[in-house]
Amino acid sequence: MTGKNLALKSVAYRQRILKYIYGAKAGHTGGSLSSIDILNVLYNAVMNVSPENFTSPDRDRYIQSKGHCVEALYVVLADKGFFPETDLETLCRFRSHYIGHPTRKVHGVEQNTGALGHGLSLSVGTALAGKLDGKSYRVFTLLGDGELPEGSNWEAALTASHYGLDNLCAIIDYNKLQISGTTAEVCNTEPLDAKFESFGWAVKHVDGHDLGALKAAFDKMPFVAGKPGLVIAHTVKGKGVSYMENNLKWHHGVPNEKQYGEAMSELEMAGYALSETN
Ligand SMILES: Cc1ncc(C[n+]2csc(CCOP(=O)(O)OP(=O)(O)O)c2C)c(N)n1
Repeated sequence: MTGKNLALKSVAYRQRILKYIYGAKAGHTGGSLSSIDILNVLYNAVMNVSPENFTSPDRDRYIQSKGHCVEALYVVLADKGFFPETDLETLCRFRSHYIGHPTRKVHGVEQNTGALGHGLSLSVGTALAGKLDGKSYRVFTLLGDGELPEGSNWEAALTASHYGLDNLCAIIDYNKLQISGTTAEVCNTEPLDAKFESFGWAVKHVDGHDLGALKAAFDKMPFVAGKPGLVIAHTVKGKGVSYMENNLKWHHGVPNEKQYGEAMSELEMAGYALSETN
């Protein structure tokens, strides 16, 4: 897929995230918008996973540790054909299995997540299993910077380097905000790169909205043979909708009718501007 088509997908995904959150009157808006470029690149330019090979033991795995941002995952899985996009009209409705956190009842979801701090451990186990079975699949996991204080992450980080899991890539959606304040105010985990390096990881900093830079980073996996890889993806919470950007209110804020209209027009203009470029 060309860079322009990939960029247009990001705009369309942002529109769909807002559409379904607006319809459900619930969802995690800011963190879905900050992470969608990462999911776009992984699913459309990096990972070997599709509805056709989802039961194959050789598929690449994606585990979304910051499960609250499930809307980003749902719109990508729908686009990949795991389920009809119209299913998302039932998001967060009574009896729908499209609930507000990833569940394996939804085709394409690898692991139930949403209680923060579990995705990295699950990913370490999956990567270790791949090594023991002599498989060449890779495991990608998306973490929030605000979930890193959970102690289980650091046990998992230690275990990943102990077993030399260079088939594992963790990505931190480094938007510097969490639910009730900045990540630094709530529980400071800086310096992230030095901490992970001291745990035996190979670390890269990337602009988390630069699709080309994200792909180039993932294509270099393993960054160092025998070491798990970490991408610190510098992102903006609420990215793509100016009044939501870097604004804590939109962690799980739902736009009203006027705000929804403004956001959709802004994204439409962004898509139009992109389609006019070469
Ligand atoms: C174990 C656990 N504790 C608390 C929460 C409530 N919670 C939901 S989102 C969130 C903040 C997460 O921040 P971050 O990981 O930075 O996500 P982002 O800002 O990217 O949305 C918290 C504390 C939870 N889901 N799980």
